[in-house]
Amino acid sequence: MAERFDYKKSIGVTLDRFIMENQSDFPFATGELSQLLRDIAIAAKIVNKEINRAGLSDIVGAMGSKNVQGEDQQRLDVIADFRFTQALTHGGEVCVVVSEEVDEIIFTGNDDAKYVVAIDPLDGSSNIDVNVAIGTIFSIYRRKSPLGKKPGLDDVLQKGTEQVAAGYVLYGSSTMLVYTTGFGVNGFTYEPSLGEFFLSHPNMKTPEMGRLYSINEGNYDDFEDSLKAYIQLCRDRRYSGRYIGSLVADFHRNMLKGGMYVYPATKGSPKGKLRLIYECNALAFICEQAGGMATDGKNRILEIQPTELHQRVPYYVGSKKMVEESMGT
Ligand code: AHM
Ligand code: MG
Repeated sequence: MAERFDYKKSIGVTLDRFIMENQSDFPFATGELSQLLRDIAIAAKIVNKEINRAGLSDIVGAMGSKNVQGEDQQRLDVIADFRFTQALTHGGEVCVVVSEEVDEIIFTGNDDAKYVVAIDPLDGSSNIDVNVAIGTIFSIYRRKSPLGKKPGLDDVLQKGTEQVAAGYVLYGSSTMLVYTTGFGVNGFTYEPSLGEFFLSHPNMKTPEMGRLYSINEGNYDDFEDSLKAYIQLCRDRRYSGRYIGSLVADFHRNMLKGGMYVYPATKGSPKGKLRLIYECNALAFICEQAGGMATDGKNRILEIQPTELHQRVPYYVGSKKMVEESMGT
C-alpha cells in the first residue's frame, strides 16, 4: 500500500497567521497593531518587486512605462518612501509617519489613529544602484497626544524603550522580514512565487560572543584611541572583518553568526552617521530581544531621549560581550 500523507503536518506558518496568532500577547489588543504590521509587509512586497526589477528599469523605461508618480524614472529610495508612506497612510492605524527621506513630520490625517511610525524606507544608499543587499527599518510607537487631536513632535521624539514593535526587511539573496513586539524576535522569508512571507527563523537569538567585526576601517585614523585599541584586539584575535556598508545586511549577518557592527564618532562626524530614530532604535530593540546589546559607546541606545528628528548617534550593536569589550567594560 502506498505511504499515506500526513495531513496534520504544517505546510508552514505565514506572516499573517503568525501575527494573528500572537495578537493575544497584547492585553486588550484591538487588532490595529496587527493590521499595521500587515500593511508594512504589503509595502515590503511591493518594494521588493521594484528592487528586483531595478536592473531592468532602463529597458522597461525605454518601453514607455511610468513609475508610481507618473514620472519616467525614480530613484529606488524615493519609490520605497512613497510605497511605505502610502501603505501607512491608507492603512488607517497611523497618525504620523517620520521618514529618513523626508525633512518634516508626515501627518496622515488619521487623527483618531493610535500609532506613530518612524521608517528608513531604503537604507544603504551607496548600495542601492549596484545590486548589493539593502534594507528597510521601522519602529512603531504608541502616540502620546490624545486621540482625535492633531499629533505633534512629542509623539515622535520618544525614547527607544517606548517602541511597541520594530523590524526590518532585508532585500538580499532572499528577502526577509524580521520583527519584534517585545516578545522575542522572529524572521520570515519571502516566497515570491506564492507572494507570502513564511516563518523561517523562529525566536532568533544572537551568540553572546562573536568573531565578526563590521566597521568602515577606512576611517580608522579618525577613531578614538579606545576604539582603535579594540579594533587592534579584533585583528590580534584574527576575527573576520565583514563590512557590506548596508546596515541591515551587516546587522542581520552579525545577529545570526555573532559579531558587532560599529559606526563610531569620527573627526568628520563627531556624532556618528546613523540616525537614532530611523535606524538605531529599531535595531537596538531587536538586538536586545535577541540577547545582544546596543550603545552609543557609553549609554544604552534605547534610553537616549531624542531631541530632534534627524539626530545622529555613534552606534555599537551586536553580541553582548563584544559590545561590552569595545566599551572597555
Ligand atoms: P544611508 O541612510 O544614507 O543609507 O546611510 C546609512 C548607511 C548604513 O546602511 C551603512 O552601514 C553606512 O551608511 C555606511 O556608511 P559608510 O559608507 O560611511 O561606511
Ligand atoms: Mg539610512
